[in-house]
Amino acid sequence: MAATLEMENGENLFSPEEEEDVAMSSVVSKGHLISPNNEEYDIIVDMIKERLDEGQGETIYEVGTGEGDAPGLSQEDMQASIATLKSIADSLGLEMAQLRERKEGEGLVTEFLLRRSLEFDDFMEVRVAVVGNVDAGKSTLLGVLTHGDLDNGRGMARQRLFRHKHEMESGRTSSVGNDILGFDASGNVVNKPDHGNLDWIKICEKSSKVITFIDLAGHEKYLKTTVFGMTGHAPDFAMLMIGANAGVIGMTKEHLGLALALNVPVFVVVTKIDMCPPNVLQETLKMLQRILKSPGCRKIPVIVQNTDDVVCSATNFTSERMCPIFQVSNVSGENLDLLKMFLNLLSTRLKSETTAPAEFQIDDTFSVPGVGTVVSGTLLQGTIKLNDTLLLGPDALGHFQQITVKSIHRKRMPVREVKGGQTASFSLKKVKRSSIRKGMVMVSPKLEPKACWEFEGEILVLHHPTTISVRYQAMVHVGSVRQTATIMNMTKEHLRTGDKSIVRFRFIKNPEYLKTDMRMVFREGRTKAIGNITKLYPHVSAVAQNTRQQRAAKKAQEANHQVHPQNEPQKPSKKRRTRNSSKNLDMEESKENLPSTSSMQEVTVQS
Ligand SMILES: Nc1nc2c(ncn2[C@@H]2O[C@H](COP(=O)(O)OP(=O)(O)OP(=O)(O)O)[C@@H](O)[C@H]2O)c(=O)[nH]1
Ligand SMILES: [Mg+2]
Repeated sequence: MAATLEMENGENLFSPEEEEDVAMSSVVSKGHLISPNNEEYDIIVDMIKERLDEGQGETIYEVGTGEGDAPGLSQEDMQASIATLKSIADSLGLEMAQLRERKEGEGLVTEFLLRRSLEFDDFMEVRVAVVGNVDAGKSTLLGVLTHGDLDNGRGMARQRLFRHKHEMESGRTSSVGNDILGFDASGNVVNKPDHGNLDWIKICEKSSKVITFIDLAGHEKYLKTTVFGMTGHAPDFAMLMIGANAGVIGMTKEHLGLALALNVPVFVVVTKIDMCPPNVLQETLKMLQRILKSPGCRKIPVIVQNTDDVVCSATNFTSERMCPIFQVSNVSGENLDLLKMFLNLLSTRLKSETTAPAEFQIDDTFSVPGVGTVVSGTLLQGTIKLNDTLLLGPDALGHFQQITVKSIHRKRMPVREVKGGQTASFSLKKVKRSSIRKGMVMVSPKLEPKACWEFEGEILVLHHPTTISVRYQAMVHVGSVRQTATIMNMTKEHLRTGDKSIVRFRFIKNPEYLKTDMRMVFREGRTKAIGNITKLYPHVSAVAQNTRQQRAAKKAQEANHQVHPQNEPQKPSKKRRTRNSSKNLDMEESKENLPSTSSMQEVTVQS
């Protein structure tokens, strides 16, 4: 049976970061909005402004509750309060949309979404990675949500999302796809397909919030790409999809475990409820809830049935262990409005650190005719403006090259700058596409970036059939870096399932730009180990290392620990190369389309 993702072992590795609970209840009295004096009015305005800053331009305001008061206002007082709130919203340039009204005590409580109307080229960006087993309906749901037409149950809606001919033919997603869903300041969907095509620029111009879906592959043979989508595309949330008939099968648990390991909050969408007998659906939901509550997940599943549940789960989603579960049909459209409402209320988790030195991680490269080389990725921090000079690298020698930003696109829209937390593409002059790898970065020269051949990570082994020892090789995923690495040494002699250790890794092909505290996944086939980067061994240039003293130290080090010099790429021994070549080393390039050779059992969570 499945190995458990034991919480007892990895408490600090796994427990979701305690985030500050953004209290949605009012800090003022419930009657303040009815006919506030100047002082009370100012207090409320200041409080709303503060919450807007915290919520990156939006907040949910509850009318009818207050500190120390019994909740509920009479109809008349509610009307007066709403009028005051509307005038505040107008004065602050906010749109105000009612989310729900409920009876409490003697009276009414109403919740409103207050959202800043933004400049036409500015919008909040929320990234949602879409995971789940083959045929769960991932691409179909995205097609339906973004294009507004329902599916026919035979693969019609997903057609628009495929990027490759073989995907069209097989119906299987194999790459990292992207689609966007825009919401205006009032929370209405702005996507309006024109002859089946979406104009991203128009969507962004009209949107206050844009959800970017990262459509990932369900099939195990594309797992490497799916893991890359989860680590390299910096998703705010993961949407785990499950076919109601099929239930929790195949890669479902693997994908759930991956999201948990990376601390990405998960919500679940059960699809195909139109074609599923009620008893089977109940069985699927029961199984799902059991898994979510298990010690490996420690989530609180909430079945979302109405708008009340949506507001509750959306507002408590990131701060609590809550895991909302939606049940939808892409064919009949049932409950899709609840899912859309939920998506509209999600906020980005990546706080935009706009004043820090820029740091952009590259997740894809393109050659665009007439434009040249284009790189796309996520700006993790800082601001990048047109004509900024940045350092691109590291190359195979660990060097960074100076480049100038000649054009910037956000969601296919030309812009003058991008800020931390946003995805963007840049066209680069006089840089060959072949010289850029996924996993490279473009950073501010202020960071004085250094590449590392070696780094140390505190890892926990989720599952391994035997033991992991020194010299073991597997694929490391950190941010958009993915490369095979060798274990050089570790604090234990052997590692088994459930073991924790400090491990020193060495990349086999290229030095990489890393930072401490980044989450890492170490896997061969299915997930093996996860953890945090704790220490970096920056690459030292060959010249600087060539003193007699350093050569002697290097020799001694090699003799004692068999650790390879840091300024040269290490090749595995010939014997090892032959033994492992088909299995480990070249997974990066050549194994993309082949099924994993390892016959690993289910990892991650216990059913
Ligand atoms: N009846 C019904 N069929 C659905 C529904 N959602 C998806 N389908 C069908 O299920 C099949 C698989 O859907 P996909 O969207 O390709 O599944 P996927 O999860 O993207 O699969 P991979 O990309 O291979 O991982 C298609 O034929 C869809 O038409 C639904 O809600 N009801
Ligand atoms: Mg798909």
